[in-house]
Amino acid sequence: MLISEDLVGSLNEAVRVAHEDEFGALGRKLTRRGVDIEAVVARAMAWSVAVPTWGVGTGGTRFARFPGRGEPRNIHDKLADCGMIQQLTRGTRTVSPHIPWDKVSDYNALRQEAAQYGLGFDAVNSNTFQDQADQALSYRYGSLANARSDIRAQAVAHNLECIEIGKALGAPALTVWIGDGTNFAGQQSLSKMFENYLSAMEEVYAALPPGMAMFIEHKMYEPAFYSTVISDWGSSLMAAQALGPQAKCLVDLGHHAPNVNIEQIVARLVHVGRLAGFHFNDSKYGDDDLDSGSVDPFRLFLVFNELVEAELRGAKGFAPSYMIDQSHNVTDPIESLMGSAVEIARAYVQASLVDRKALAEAQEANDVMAAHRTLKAGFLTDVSPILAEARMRQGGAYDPIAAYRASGYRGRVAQERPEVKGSSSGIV
Ligand code: RM4
Ligand code: MN
Ligand code: MN
Repeated sequence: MLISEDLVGSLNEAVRVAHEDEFGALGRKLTRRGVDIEAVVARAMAWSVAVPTWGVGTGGTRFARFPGRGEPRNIHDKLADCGMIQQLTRGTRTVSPHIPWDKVSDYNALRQEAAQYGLGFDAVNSNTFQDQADQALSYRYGSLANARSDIRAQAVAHNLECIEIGKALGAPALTVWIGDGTNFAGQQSLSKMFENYLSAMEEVYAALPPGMAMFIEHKMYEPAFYSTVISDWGSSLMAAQALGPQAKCLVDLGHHAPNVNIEQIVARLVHVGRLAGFHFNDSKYGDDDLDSGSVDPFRLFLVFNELVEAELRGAKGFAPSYMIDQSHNVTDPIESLMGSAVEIARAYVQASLVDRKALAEAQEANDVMAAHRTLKAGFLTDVSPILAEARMRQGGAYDPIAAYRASGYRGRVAQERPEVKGSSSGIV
């Protein structure tokens, strides 16, 4: 345990009377709506979202990175930080590694190390959007879609290595996001690049073991600014359908033009049985990677409305993977990730409270206002007591960020982890 259970217990005890009062009041309110609060608590307890290993380090922008105190130096430190998040929130049971950032020599040992914190592994992310020190050929002009076959082959080999690592870690999927694209009209053939990508991805797909999925992540722009090879869910779906049933489409909230109806994209991908899952964050303009629910919690709720609806009706092939994908520039990343885990669980629970029967009836009757009010009732319910109850029943904290601050964890690890000086640019 990274924080003493006694400390968590005494902090929880200090708010017990107030919490029980609020939980009881919410329970009575839900009973009047025909909802059993215990069933909702059970759903909240079963919920989990993966934490990206890179999220526990301070991110940055294209301009600068301002390192924080006690930054994780390697995957071992990152696992400890993720363990801390899980210990207090009890809703982040897996971590998603990025290769080669998290490369080690013994993945079985890494798996055991993670298990000691109660953590398993989610999708392995490949990285062909940067050059590594020991790399023979550069990805400056692209990787899997590069015009040069030797560069494509190198990118394929990296993805094959990621599959092997995924097998050793027990990861359910390989996530492929590439930065390939162009900055100038005429720089490359738009068609040829997509064809190159598809043939390279075929080689990667062929190496997937039966139980492992391939998640194709689209993003509209950045680092390429004129055209991006897998820019949207249409290109992603075309690729997934060309590759085969193990290939699915991953939606990252920040990877669309402003105001795009992302919940409708979710509905479409659910319809074709190709929704891989979600990368949660929030954004105002682009791939801002802000904390989930910090800008537009209603949009997050609307996404969850589609996800919960698909879950409850048992949509075919619906088994999404959920991950947080954020960059923390001005906060302690552990606090941001804990806060985000809570906000994501909140949207899930709020969406679980929507009266689906009443909603279907209002839609059937074309009663627009009744339909909207029924949907909104879920969003307008303060489910904080349910979230707190679910955490505490599993040994987590009533207020994870307050407990983390009280523990002095950051100060403690700052003594072991030397300060990183200077500023460099961050990740994309
Ligand atoms: C990308 C994308 C990927 C993530 C990288 C670091 O924009 O969101 O999921 O692995 O950033
Ligand atoms: Mn992402
Ligand atoms: Mn992104």
